[in-house]
Amino acid sequence: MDRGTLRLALTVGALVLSLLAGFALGRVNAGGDPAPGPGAAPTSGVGAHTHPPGTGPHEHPTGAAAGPAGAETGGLSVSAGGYTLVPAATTFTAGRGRDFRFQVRGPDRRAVTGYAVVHEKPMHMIVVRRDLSGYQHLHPTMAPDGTWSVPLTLPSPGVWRAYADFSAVDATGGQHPSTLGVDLVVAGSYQPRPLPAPAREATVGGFTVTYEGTPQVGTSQPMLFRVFTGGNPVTTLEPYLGAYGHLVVVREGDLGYVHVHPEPEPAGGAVKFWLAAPSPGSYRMYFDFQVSGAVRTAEFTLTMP
Ligand SMILES: [Cu+2]
Repeated sequence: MDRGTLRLALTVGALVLSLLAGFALGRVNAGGDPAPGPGAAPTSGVGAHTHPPGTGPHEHPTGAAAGPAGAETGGLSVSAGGYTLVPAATTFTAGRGRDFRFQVRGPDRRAVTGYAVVHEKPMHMIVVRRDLSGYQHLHPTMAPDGTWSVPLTLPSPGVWRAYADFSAVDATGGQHPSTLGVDLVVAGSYQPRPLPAPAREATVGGFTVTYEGTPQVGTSQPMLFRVFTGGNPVTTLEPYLGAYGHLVVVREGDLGYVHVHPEPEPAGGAVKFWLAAPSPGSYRMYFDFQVSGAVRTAEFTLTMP
């Protein structure tokens, strides 16, 4: 048999095998595919409804699935929606700062280099220990190859959660808001701190911060934050990252993450957010605000029955 004949025989053999494999796959699909038919559509339960054929997923004005801002948590996974957080190293020494480096890989598995600027920054990074202490809000910088870095000091032993909060821009200009999370580890004797009791008042750096409003599970409610010093309302709150405050809410137990922004202008001296609790449970709320050029964070525990 000469080389040409051999090649032809191999090609024909491969083709036959492909056809047989395709036939087998077709059989499997035909027999085992639980394709949703009219009988499979949900007919009961909160939010159950059918979509006309061909309309695909869509946003709902209300409801728990895709509804009000803050109704869903992020940051529970290193990979979601086709985007994956890839840290260079996740081990730190207590109290010793170094650069934390990472990339976000896109659906094509390459490092993402296109990001939308959201609240003045293309990347927001929140770091908190898993007992919800030690909150930090950082802004990494990106090298041209898509590698982000930020100086980071983890002051105490334990497991810390780092959240990358960003909106990737794809080749067609589409934006993909994402929050991905990864654990960082500091060896040593870990002394977990109990979650402080729920309170509507917190002090930080000589300021007293209060909030009014009670979030409901699945329904946005107004939350009004006020800042006082020496018993007087502070009237000189400054915009920080394009807003008069930022509110990060982290759930105890799994560290599910919610980040909300306020209405553009203070209402009667209060910074007003709309917040829906993702579920019953306890949360730590971190309210970032700026006075005289300095950013401070007031922290509150919130328990949802
Ligand atoms: Cu930020």
